[in-house]
Amino acid sequence: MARKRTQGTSPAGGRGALRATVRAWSRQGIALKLVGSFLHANKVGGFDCPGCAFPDKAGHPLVDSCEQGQKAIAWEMTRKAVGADFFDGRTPAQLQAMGDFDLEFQGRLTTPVLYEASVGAYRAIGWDEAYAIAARELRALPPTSVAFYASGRSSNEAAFLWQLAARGYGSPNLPDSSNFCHEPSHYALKQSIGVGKGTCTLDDFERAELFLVVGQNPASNHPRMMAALYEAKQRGATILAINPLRERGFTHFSDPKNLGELASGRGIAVADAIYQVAIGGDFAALKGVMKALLEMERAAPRSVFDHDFIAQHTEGFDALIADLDACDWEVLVDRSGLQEAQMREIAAHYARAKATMITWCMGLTHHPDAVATIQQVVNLLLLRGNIGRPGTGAMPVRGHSNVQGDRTMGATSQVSDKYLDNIEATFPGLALCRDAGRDAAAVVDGLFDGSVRALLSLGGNFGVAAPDSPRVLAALERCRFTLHVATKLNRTHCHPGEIGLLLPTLGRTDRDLRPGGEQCISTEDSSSTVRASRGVQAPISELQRSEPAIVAELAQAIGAAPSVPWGEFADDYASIRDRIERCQRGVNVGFDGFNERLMRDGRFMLPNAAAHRQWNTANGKARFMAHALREDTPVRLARRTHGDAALTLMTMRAHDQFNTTVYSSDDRYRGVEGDRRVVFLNADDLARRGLRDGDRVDIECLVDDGHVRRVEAFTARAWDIPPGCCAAYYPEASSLIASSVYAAGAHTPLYKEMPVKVTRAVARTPG
Ligand SMILES: Nc1nc2c(c(=O)[nH]1)N[C@H]1C(S)=C(S)[C@@H](COP(=O)(O)OP(=O)(O)OC[C@H]3O[C@@H](n4cnc5c(=O)[nH]c(N)nc54)[C@H](O)[C@@H]3O)O[C@H]1N2
Ligand SMILES: Nc1nc2c(c(=O)[nH]1)N[C@H]1C(S)=C(S)[C@@H](COP(=O)(O)OP(=O)(O)OC[C@H]3O[C@@H](n4cnc5c(=O)[nH]c(N)nc54)[C@H](O)[C@@H]3O)O[C@H]1N2
Ligand SMILES: [Mo]
Repeated sequence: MARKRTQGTSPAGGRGALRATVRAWSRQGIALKLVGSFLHANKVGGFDCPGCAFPDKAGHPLVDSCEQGQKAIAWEMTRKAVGADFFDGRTPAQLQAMGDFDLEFQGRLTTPVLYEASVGAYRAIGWDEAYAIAARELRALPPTSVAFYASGRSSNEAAFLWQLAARGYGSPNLPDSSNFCHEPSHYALKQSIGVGKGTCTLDDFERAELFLVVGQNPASNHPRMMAALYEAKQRGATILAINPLRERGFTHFSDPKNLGELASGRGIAVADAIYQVAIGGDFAALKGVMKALLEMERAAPRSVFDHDFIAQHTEGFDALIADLDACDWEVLVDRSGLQEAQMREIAAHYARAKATMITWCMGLTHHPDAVATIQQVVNLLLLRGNIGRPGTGAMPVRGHSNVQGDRTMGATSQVSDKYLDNIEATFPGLALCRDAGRDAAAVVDGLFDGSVRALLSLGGNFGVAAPDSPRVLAALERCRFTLHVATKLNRTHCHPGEIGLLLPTLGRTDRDLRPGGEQCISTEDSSSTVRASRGVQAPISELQRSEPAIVAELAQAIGAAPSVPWGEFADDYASIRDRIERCQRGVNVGFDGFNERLMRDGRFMLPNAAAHRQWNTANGKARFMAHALREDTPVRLARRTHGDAALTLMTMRAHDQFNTTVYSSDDRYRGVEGDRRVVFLNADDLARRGLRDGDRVDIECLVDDGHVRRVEAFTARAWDIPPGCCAAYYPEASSLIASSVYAAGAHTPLYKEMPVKVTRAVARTPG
């Protein structure tokens, strides 16, 4: 039961964050005096926080006072273990009956286990037997029916080996968690400015005058960014949030390091204003802001646009202006959910600021028009030359701690021919499959139609993270073979194929001793900084193996790419970095002297061409991309059929979770306690349905593709959210997300723009 109904006033961060941190560690049975020494050890050569991908400051203690980073670390460093006795004889049905929290809370996986449909239960096995079974299964399947999924938690070294193993085996199918996440950002930026990554560094945070924070909840998901915004605010920068929700971190934030604020228990409003767009309204809102700028520029020529920059560096300006002229304010107001005056106000702030950064996250990417919307972000920046100067730039704030690095390493279905050429040149005799591989969306389709017969995953929780999660989980059981390399048990593991392997791995925080000595791995954050990461805690079990070792041993067992020195790779990761350096030549610049620089400095930055105003596009210019508003999005189609009964649903994260890992049933920042099955609606929308705050409701997806998607008995909450919109938590509401509709161009699921109907719960007899 969701007890608390107020949005509350205690600040984000502050004392609550300190209390939560202490609780996180003690719940995992880790003595607090040890914690201090771990975090201290992180100053030099420690581990990269397995939390988010926001950059950290060189020389600062790792994760500073970041509550969320500490939760992620404590969750991994737990001394609780899942051993052979836990599994032996357990059926998938018994495991499925456990809650998501209970599955992960059992502790770290410590032994390889095998499921065979003919036996019907899991049992512990040895590593050699596990590899032999994997080899037998993979050799019997056509490689193109096998998919290799990577979540963004691993390391550059493991990700490089993962894609090498897949490609060496003959499968081009490398779906990755990025397909569910920042894929549209990558796609949009690549087209617009020639690099698919953000252009900002932490230095820019220290120099920007204006920040537009769009579709992002940094207090919960990137608290280190919150600290950077807080500091910017203290030095007089303006911070504007564009978000359907008035997220707590924007309205009240207290830096846990600020003792005065800590003592008073009060926070400051970090955002100068919050513009509550309708869900999916950003595209129109950004157009409105640009239209207002255009009008200002016409009223006072050369006062707003940076014409020199536009002339020298860009193309497509005239088409953009024509597009803005063709837009009608009434339509922009209707589609954005903002008033004209609000869009003009944002424009006025933007025209005044000498240096502007725009950051965004899933509030922009999980939408049908994600690519077009992100390209409006770039258009807006280009109009005033806000890329490639200090304090400016485009910053997609990445999700997982190494999701950007996984991509750089090619653990994804689309890589350049040059990269494949380099791999073939580095490992003689290797002939790689050049077919376009399946991304996550295509893997989901392949699971449904039976063309994907095996899923291997390096971390993650594919069956829960994917759209149409219940159907994906059921389809995984119909696979011939599933294999998961994981730190902890999760729901996807409870749905093995006919043959299923679960392999326990070391995590970022674990010391990694190999025959070549104690190993370090590397990661890449949202600012393209590559850093070394070394574990600090002795592994909880001698049976766990590192990700690079598991992938290398697996590849060797299946006979993938015999010219690859898998054994050498497993023993000493410096030899992997050596080959990464070779394979990256002419692909991603900046890896020269990889090992040497990593060992000497602990970190280095990959150069970002766009940040230096070099545009790696077809004609060497940054491109303004004009797009029309779309009429055929699933929500607009549903409104045509269902009228106002159709609401737009976003699925979002609570403060106490990391993606599918849910730490508790509370969301401290939204005043939710004890029950995550809630749906937040505008009070008028509730009233119109004859509902009141606290009522039980059922929610049904209105995508008309022949499948019924429903969740039942959620608690409705009256909330400050634009009319026509509603919000629920991921993954509780994930079964409402249709896999038949995607973001145009990027194939990202519409996790934040599903048409739904909310009705009073039908009373059912229990049982
Ligand atoms: N502690 C913690 N840290 C995390 C994660 C975690 O789960 N827990 N997950 C990691 C990962 S993989 C990712 S991708 C990131 C996710 O970080 P976020 O993107 O911040 O996470 P979500 O909760 O999905 O948040 C979406 C935000 O977008 C807003 N939003 C929804 N729809 C729209 C829209 O149409 N327009 C606008 N302008 N805003 C909208 C929501 O109100 C919400 O504030 O965080 C990473 N860091
Ligand atoms: N409805 C809805 N669905 C969504 C989203 C949403 O907003 N709404 N967000 C999407 C987004 S942005 C993302 S990125 C995806 C995330 O999708 P995934 O990346 O697939 O999911 P995670 O929850 O991050 O994976 C957690 C699991 O990873 C394993 N793990 C943790 N650390 C390690 C490690 O170091 N090594 C290995 N091998 N395994 C490890 C553990 O077993 C843990 O249970 O979900 C997507 N799904
Ligand atoms: Mo993500």
